[in-house]
Amino acid sequence: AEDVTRLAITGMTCASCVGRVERVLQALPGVTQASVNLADETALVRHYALAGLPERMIEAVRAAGYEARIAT
Ligand code: 9UX
Repeated sequence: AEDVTRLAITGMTCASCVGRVERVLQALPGVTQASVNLADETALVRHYALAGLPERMIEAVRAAGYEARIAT
């Protein structure tokens, strides 16, 4: 099944940050689409319902140099 996870991400200040975050999210197995909204500081990620995938998203964003958490 397909899920949508919304992440709150801080530390992005330019359009290159947006592209970098979208790229690392889309590189994760199970992610089908990732779209960052710089003004909102959020990412909307469409993905398969794999165990642990949202936590891997957070780790990938942090490894790229930004802070992330699951948005409510
Ligand atoms: Mo732009 Mo973002 O010069 O880490 S890529 S601020």
